[in-house]
Amino acid sequence: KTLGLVTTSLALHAPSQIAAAVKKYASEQGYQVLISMIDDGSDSSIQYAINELKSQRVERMIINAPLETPVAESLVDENPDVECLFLDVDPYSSVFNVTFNPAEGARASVKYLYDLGHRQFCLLSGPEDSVPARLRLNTWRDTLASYQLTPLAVHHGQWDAQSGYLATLQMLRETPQATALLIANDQMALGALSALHQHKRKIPQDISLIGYDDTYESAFFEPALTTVAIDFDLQGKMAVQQLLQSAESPLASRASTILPSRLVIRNSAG
Ligand code: IPT
Repeated sequence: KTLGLVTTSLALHAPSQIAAAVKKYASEQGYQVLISMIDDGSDSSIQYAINELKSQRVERMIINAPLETPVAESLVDENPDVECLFLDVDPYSSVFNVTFNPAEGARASVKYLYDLGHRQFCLLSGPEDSVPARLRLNTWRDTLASYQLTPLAVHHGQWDAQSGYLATLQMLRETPQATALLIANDQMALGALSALHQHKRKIPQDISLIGYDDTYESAFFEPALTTVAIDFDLQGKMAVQQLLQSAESPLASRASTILPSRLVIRNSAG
């Protein structure tokens, strides 16, 4: 009994924790997991990964790659012989998915900083073509707008620590008056902390930081990171459960699941 997992680079902390959770809960149900990692985000590389799993007779797969709704829909249409459950699509898309509420945690992080008195915000989003990066960025902007604020600057990183480091150096040069920095994931926040430490900025006295993901390591950053938690273990568990359930009762609807996102307060924002 086998489940497939098509995933973005496992060098990223979030996808690797999701893969670990999928593996754990699949084993508990007596399933093994075959992983196919995509090299780039292109539609053809995702189809290639799906084919790789099909050639090993996998019939049910979890797809953790950021996909625009039309792309996910056409993957479903073009692969009628397999059941696909998506983890990184717009929660309101029509495809079978287990995803996180993209708004509640991001909104709470802006409100938290606003209530502390911050008005000078910089935003460090993810890649410009990434669905979750765009959803988080939109929520930050909309929430700031509801306070009649616009960000001083919007930067885009590539989810990794180095891009967070470089974007923060640029922010320090171009908008040194910023007192609050919202970052779309914790790996980029790690790079941002490094840049701020190097420039002797005190956190949170000089500048406050809020990340996103709450990966295992985030509580051990210096200072411990205030961040938006999304529960990857729960996502892996629900994904396995939903996928196996849909196999047992194919006539039942493939209802999608939206999991919560919430602010976890530690020491990097004040
Ligand atoms: C999302 C992570 O939050 C982000 O850090 C990055 O790893 C991204 O995935 C890669 O696409 S989690 C996703 C299930 C929304």
